[in-house]
Amino acid sequence: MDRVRPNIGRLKSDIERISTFIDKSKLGHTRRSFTEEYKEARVWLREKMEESGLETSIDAAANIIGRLSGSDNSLKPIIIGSHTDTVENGGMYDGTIGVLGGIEVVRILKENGVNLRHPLEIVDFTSEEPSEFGLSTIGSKGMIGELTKEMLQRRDNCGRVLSDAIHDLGGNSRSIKKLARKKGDAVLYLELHNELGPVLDNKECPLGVVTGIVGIHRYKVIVNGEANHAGTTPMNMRCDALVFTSKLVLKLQSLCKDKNRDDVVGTVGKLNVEPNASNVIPGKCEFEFEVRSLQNDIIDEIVSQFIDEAQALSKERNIKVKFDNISKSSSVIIDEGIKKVLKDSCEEVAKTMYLPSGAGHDANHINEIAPVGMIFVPSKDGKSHCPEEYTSYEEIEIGVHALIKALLAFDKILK
Ligand code: HGY
Ligand code: MN
Ligand code: MN
Repeated sequence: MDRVRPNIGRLKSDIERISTFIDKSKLGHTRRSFTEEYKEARVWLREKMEESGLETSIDAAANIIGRLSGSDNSLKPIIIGSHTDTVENGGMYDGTIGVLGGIEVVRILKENGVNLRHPLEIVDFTSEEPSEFGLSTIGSKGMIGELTKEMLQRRDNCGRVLSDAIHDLGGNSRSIKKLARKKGDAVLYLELHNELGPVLDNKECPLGVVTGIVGIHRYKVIVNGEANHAGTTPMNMRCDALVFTSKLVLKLQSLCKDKNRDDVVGTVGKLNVEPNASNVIPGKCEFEFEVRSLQNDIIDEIVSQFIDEAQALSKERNIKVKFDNISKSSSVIIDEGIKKVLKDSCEEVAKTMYLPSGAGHDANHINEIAPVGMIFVPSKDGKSHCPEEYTSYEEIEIGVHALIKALLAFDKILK
């Protein structure tokens, strides 16, 4: 009998409980960062951590940290983390299984009298998904001191400033730089996540060890044309911002497709049209696009080609186009040694394969201060960032079990 099997009934009731802290006026699971339901979920989560024997605190970037002492105080911590915010109309597992799975790991260790050598920190990172401030992975960027003054001054649509929103969650943006963790302040970062893509489900493989995590560059684009009457303006006399924007959307698609590689993707997922009226030629469009790849130079290449071609096209058409970078995260290639320990640990529990992550994670940033490793469990039919997102409790149990095994293995070997 394996002593360190998770108690899936208990974890299920935690997952179901946190799923009640959502915006009920929206479809699916909507717990946007910095909202009332997010704050309520965090209060509940912190209590859960305390109940499980963790000493909790909130750091400068408003990350919730639950700490368990190790037997050797001279050692730096192992961190297990993920996030509890969701995209709008999202799913119920993205992020939450990593945080709640981490708390279950602590309960299992305690119940079985297992003392780790290293301190262990379970972290709920602030706002991993793109927030209303246009920025994602706010907590992990903050933990390593990468939230710039300019970022902290960004405003949401209601005019709220990000630094105030961080304060409201119990953080302190003025101390972020000073309290930033440095390289070597943790020995390892581990994250359990649902794959958010189709590979494990297609291959009927219950566990995945991540080989690399994509980098993501995001930009905001403002296209200024000329609003005018939709009936009286001849087709050859228009400066239609939406028609121009449509060409850019297709251009981005073809630049990414032309690479003919399965690890490059580009998306326009957000678009506003002004004045957005059926009988007015669109005068202005604002959209956001992102490009992702495991190779940072490919992202740079596509983005600069896209910007150059858009600028050239705008001159031909008497339309103004302006690009502003929102964020850039670098891709991560997981260390061979970390992958091997993860694979061996996972294989003790269930069939395991290697695969890359097409989603970005807090690990992209924590990689600056510690080696990172990720374990994936399947996402049914590859669905995520939508209400249909699903991972069975049996699959989550396997994932948490593998996470405990990996933690114990790393605790033994890491200095
Ligand atoms: O957008 C993403 O990759 C994510 O799910 N954070
Ligand atoms: Mn997500
Ligand atoms: Mn996630």
